Amino acid sequence: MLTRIDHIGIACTDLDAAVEFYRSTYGFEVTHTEVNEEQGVREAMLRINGTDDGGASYLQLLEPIRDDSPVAKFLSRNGEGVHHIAFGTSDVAAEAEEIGQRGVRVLDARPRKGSMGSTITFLHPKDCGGVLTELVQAAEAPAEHA
Ligand code: V0V
Ligand code: CO
Repeated sequence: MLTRIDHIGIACTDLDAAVEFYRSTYGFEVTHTEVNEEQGVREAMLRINGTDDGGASYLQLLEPIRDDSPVAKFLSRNGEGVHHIAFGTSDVAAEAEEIGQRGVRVLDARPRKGSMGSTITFLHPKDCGGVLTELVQAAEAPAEHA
């Protein structure tokens, strides 16, 4: 089951400037920053609210660290803006398998490492109405089929 919006991923060219925009305009504070080498991003998570399934909802600001990364490619095509949406679940592998059986291409053969110790997988935007979609199992969420 998908139980929340985990985050909205926003591509930006200057992470520090984006963080300052969200702080000074809306009062959102950074809860976490990290570099994800595999995904080629430097990112900041801005917590919006907590939920009762062990997760929360965030804005995820993404700056590319490599020219060949998905976010760098997106920025060169589209400029800054919404890059993906992410739904939260307590079992990302089971969700991905179920959604894959409905004919949506799952981009990762097995779930990968996401922000804050989460486990993530992506669905192809062309099978999701033009929206790059991510599934997230928060680090603290117990797996249903462990
Ligand atoms: C590409 N397309 C998009 C898109 N990126 N459409 C909507 N939203 C996006 N973000 C479109 C693109 O315009 C093409 O449309 C079509 O998809 C296929 O493009 P392509 O050139 O064949 O493929 P690429 O090389 O642009 O790759 C697209 C995909 C790639 C989605 C396959 O970006 C990917 O694997 N993304 C998953 C990983 C990722 O995005 N990581 C960064 C976030 P036309 O021109 O054919 O109509 S990391 C993250 O969120 C983390 C760490 C976390 O949450 O914890
Ligand atoms: Co994300």
